[in-house]
Amino acid sequence: GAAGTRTLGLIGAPSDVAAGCRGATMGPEALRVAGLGDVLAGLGYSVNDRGNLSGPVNPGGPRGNGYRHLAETTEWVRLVRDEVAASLAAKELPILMGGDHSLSIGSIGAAARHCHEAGKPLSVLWLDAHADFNTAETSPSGNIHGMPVAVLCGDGPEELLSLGHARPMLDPDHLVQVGVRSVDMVEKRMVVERRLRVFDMRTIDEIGMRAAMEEALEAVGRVGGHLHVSFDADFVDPSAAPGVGTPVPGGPNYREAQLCMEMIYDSGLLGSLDIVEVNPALDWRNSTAELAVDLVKSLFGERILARVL
Ligand code: 4U7
Ligand code: MN
Ligand code: MN
Ligand code: MN
Repeated sequence: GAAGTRTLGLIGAPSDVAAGCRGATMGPEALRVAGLGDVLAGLGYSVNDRGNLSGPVNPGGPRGNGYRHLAETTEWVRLVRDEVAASLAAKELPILMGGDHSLSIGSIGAAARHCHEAGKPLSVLWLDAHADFNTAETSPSGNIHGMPVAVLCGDGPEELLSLGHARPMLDPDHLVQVGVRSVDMVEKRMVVERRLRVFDMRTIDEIGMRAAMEEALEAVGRVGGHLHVSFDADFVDPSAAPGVGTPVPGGPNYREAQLCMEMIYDSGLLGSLDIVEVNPALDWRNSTAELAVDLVKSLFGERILARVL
């Protein structure tokens, strides 16, 4: 396949400090147990498991207004940013194994700096049931894993914004969201005001996953350069991905999620990846990590049948 001798860098970030419930700390190990490294090696890639980062423990502070666990989240995001930067500098394709979705501020922040220095554009495909576009003012929970898209687009606490190479770290025009079906009341207004490009579930119901992904990939392909895919496990319908902290019914089924990954592989654009929000404490016999590994297989070129020519 197109694997060539590309090296994939696996980075474990066992943090749940920005999530609403505990357990995503076990995500990286669940993905390893489900065979992530072996599956990628089996596709012909060279795999460099960089191990797990070590950051602050979850203090278990109260839910509420503002930002819950901002200091701890900032430290984790910094650790992820620096390790993803090291992986990119080593010419690897980094795969962040979360951990909660706030960590994508670090992985995408690193990709943004890398692209800036290489003089190429960055685009992001955000696969998620949620828009993750809250701020302290709009968030009903204070949980920072519901805020990474806003931070990347320049709206958030100084502590997180200052981890980027520029403001915003990401041009909102270079972001496409797919699978969205839960947006909070005020967040909704922000998504519309900032003109985020969202293929929500209503759109996917109407035009189908194939057409939605064709349009989404056309948009990121037009940007060119480096594509970062941020995969939140709650993108998939909870019947296929039960092990997540914030499940929302009405998501893509197993085959629709597979098609989505197969089409991203075919685009040839993938430059870095997050696999986040897998929560083994809420799972059934590691099925969600196993689903994620199945999807990653397709994302890296596995086909049902060999391609002739
Ligand atoms: B995830 C939520 F209120 N929007 O902000 C919030 F519904 O990274 C959920 O997508 C955020 O899993 C979910 O707390 C964050 C809530
Ligand atoms: Mn998310
Ligand atoms: Mn989500
Ligand atoms: Mn542009």
